[in-house]
Amino acid sequence: MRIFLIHIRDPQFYALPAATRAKNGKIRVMGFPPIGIMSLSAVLKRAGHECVMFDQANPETPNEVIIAAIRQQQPALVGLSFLSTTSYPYAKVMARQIRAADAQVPLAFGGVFATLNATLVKQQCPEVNFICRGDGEQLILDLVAQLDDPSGVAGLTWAKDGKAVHNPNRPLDRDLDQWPFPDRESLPLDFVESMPLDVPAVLSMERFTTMQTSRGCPWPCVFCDIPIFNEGKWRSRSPQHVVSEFNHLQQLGYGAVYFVDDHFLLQPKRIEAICAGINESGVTIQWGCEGRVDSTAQHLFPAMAKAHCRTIMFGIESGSQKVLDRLKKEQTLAEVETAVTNAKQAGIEIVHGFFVVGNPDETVEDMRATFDFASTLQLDTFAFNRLCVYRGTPLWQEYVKRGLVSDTADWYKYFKCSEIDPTCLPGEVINAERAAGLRRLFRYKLTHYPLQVLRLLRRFMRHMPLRDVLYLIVKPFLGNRRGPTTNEVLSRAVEHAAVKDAAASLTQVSDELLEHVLQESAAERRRLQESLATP
Ligand code: B12
Ligand code: SF4
Repeated sequence: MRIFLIHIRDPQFYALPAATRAKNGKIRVMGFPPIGIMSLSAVLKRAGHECVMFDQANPETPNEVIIAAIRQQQPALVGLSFLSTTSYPYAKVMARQIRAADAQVPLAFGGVFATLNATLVKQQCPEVNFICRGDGEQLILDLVAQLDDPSGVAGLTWAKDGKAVHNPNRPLDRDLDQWPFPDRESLPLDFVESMPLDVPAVLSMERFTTMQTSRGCPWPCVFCDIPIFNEGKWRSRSPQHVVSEFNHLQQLGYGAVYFVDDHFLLQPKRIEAICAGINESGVTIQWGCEGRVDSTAQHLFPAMAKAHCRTIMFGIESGSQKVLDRLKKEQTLAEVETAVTNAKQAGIEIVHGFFVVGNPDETVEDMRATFDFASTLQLDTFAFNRLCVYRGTPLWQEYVKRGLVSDTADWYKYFKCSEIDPTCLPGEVINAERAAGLRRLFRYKLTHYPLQVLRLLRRFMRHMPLRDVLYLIVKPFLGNRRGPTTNEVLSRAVEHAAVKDAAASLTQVSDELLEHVLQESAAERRRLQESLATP
């Protein structure tokens, strides 16, 4: 059978480098490759199906082109894959456009948001035939085999005689080694890592891809839906399987890999075996990962560094123990300090801290403590995002109980907590404290860790003009006299708070307005591309 798979993107989360073609002729995209559909494509092809992938990041395949291909090639199924609440509106628009052009083609949604809101999504999008919940590998094989009567396909939400049917959940797949490596070579795109400072996964302009070596996380952080998506379980691939994928990627010419695992640092023995395997097989790919600060694998940080792990990112969240406890992060400030110090002492080049501000019950003093704490840590890079809430997280459930959100009217929305929770500081106070905190932090870093700062700057300067690097340093001190650097414009996708704000509000607008915004954003992107292409 012929299957189409489309990766739906928020336009804010990728950018095209100005010189768009890689040496191999592919279009270069700054961003993460669509590993979800790439995984499914490999599974379908191995089973003998034909699979055609589309990524909305590809400027040569706008929605009209994809729709024309659907009409011409008549696939047996079109799967739309999207990750988050913020990309749901775009998936909705795409599904409606496809349905308007082709009344027959079966449409399927999959991904975290669709999984956690399956029945509601099915009701709101009657034009989508199937909502696929959880892991997609076996599910998509079962679905294409039973398209006419999917009543036996576990993990599927669909409609029969006008009524939503929620088939039983699929048992969690523990044998992840059974699946082929993702199909990374079939899209006409080459990915380089996203440049912005808040997600410097490996920070290189090498041919970049992602890998998933484990799934899930069993912790209870109130703002996160990963435990629910994975039924509170953590599953992993064997070290041998991971190492052989590394070898495969090295042969294909990849130079940088980021693990999209929710908690890579969970199982020391597995990490040890992966690192040993990388060294033994002569793999030189640089890689990065995320994990918790209470990981018991910290004695392996030196082995990871030796196996070319260049970046470790920790979810630090706050410098106030009270706030950490409120978020049910189950970690202490002492654990944060130890983990960051251990990683730096082990020679990990970039240690990144994710922080959240605008938390429930957070005071101005708590926020200041967060920036002061961040200053004293040996972090190389950091991000301070506003805490948001969406359905599927424990915080959402709490807000439903407190009457702050409606599970029926708001389920597809994405709110900054401070907009709806009176126990949060007001937005203006949070922004002002964040700006002041960042200024203090940069000043502290420059005076106390000048070598670390210089080393990092040198790294940035390999990819950015000196003028832009200097501007990034002085920017927090400029107050309102801001303007984006060339690279910031290019990577506004992930970096710009204003664009993130727009992402949050975009989940709350009408479909008509959304279509208008989409057109505007496409025009803006074209304009940017043209202006960046001209020297
Ligand atoms: C990597 C990542 C990113 C990257 C890259 C995103 C990209 N476009 O590729 C970056 C850093 C840019 C990012 C940004 C954001 N992210 Co993010 N991200 C992730 C992360 C860590 C991994 C995703 C991944 O690659 N998974 C691996 C692949 C293999 O899995 P998958 O895509 O889910 O696909 C599998 C199944 O879902 C299924 N499937 C998927 N599609 C389909 C389709 C069909 C037809 C079928 C049958 C099956 C199927 O089959 C696949 C194989 O099993 C997840 C956490 C997670 N574990 O999912 C968060 C996560 C998806 N992100 C999240 C959020 C909130 C965001 C942001 C909004 C953050 C922000 N405020 O800025 C933005 C929005 C970005 C966007 N919408 O594209 C949330 C989403 C929660 C929600 N309900 O909204 C998650 C779950 C993390 C979390 N708990 O907070 N993200
Ligand atoms: S530790 Fe990370 S992945 Fe696990 S529940 Fe908390 S935020 Fe989510």
